[in-house]
Amino acid sequence: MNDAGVRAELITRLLNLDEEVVLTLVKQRLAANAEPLQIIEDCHEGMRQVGLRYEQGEYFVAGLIMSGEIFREVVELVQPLLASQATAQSAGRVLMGTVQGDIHDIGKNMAAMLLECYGFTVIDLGVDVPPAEFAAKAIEVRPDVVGLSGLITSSFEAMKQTVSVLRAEAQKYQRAFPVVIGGAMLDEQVCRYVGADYWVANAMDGVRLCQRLIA
Ligand code: B12
Repeated sequence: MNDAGVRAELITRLLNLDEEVVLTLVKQRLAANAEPLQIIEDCHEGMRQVGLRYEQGEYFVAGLIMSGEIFREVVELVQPLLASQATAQSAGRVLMGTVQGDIHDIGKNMAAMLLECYGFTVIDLGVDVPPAEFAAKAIEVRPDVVGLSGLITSSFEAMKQTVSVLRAEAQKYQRAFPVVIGGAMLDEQVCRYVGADYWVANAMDGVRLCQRLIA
């Protein structure tokens, strides 16, 4: 099978929630020295397609849970390789979390892991984080960048509130925290609506953006 075929097979197997086959394919690609980020990207596409099946009523929440579990296992396999490519010196501090009302954390964890691989110190507040908690932690740890994650439409409102509270606190303490939002449903319009400085749709763009902001 050629490279495109191997990639398509992984995407389809994830879409079909074939856990064992997905893990075998990932192991085979790792053994063949495939680019670990490419494997993650393919699984990301599989997850996007699982989401579409859910939207079309073909999958239920159990399908979402299963896909999340498979993705977590894939990350477990790929992580040691990414970690071995990690930079030693600290590139800056990023405060992250999934906003209030949203419990999706696979993408946030992925972004945090990649940032750490590229030398950033990540302070992760977890999921369902209230705006005041983001603000209090930002004042305490003085991050170079604040990253908010949100996957569901209703998280836009929580992002907006979080940005607003962060801005108010930053002004009080004469600080500035560039705010980056991340998640599959985001675009420029959402970014403007919530008042964030930047938005990204994948973790690697987040790493490059943080590098630019800190440089
Ligand atoms: C797995 C999954 C779940 C799992 C989550 C498990 C977990 N621990 O995270 C579970 C089953 C819990 C779940 C629950 C729900 N889900 Co869900 N879920 C998904 C699914 C299939 C995949 C998400 C995922 O993990 N993708 C893989 C990761 C790697 O991608 P990612 O999150 O986009 O992250 C990447 C980038 O966005 C970026 N990134 C993300 N955050 C950040 C932050 C920063 C700072 C940076 C730099 C980058 C960054 O980096 C990542 C890597 O590149 C999506 C489908 C989709 N299209 O995304 C639906 C989806 C997000 N879910 C959806 C829904 C509706 C729900 C539920 C409401 C279902 C229900 N009826 O209960 C609940 C919501 C519960 C809540 N309050 O949060 C909808 C949202 C639709 C909408 N318009 O709001 C989606 C889009 C499915 C769909 N198409 O309908 N879900």
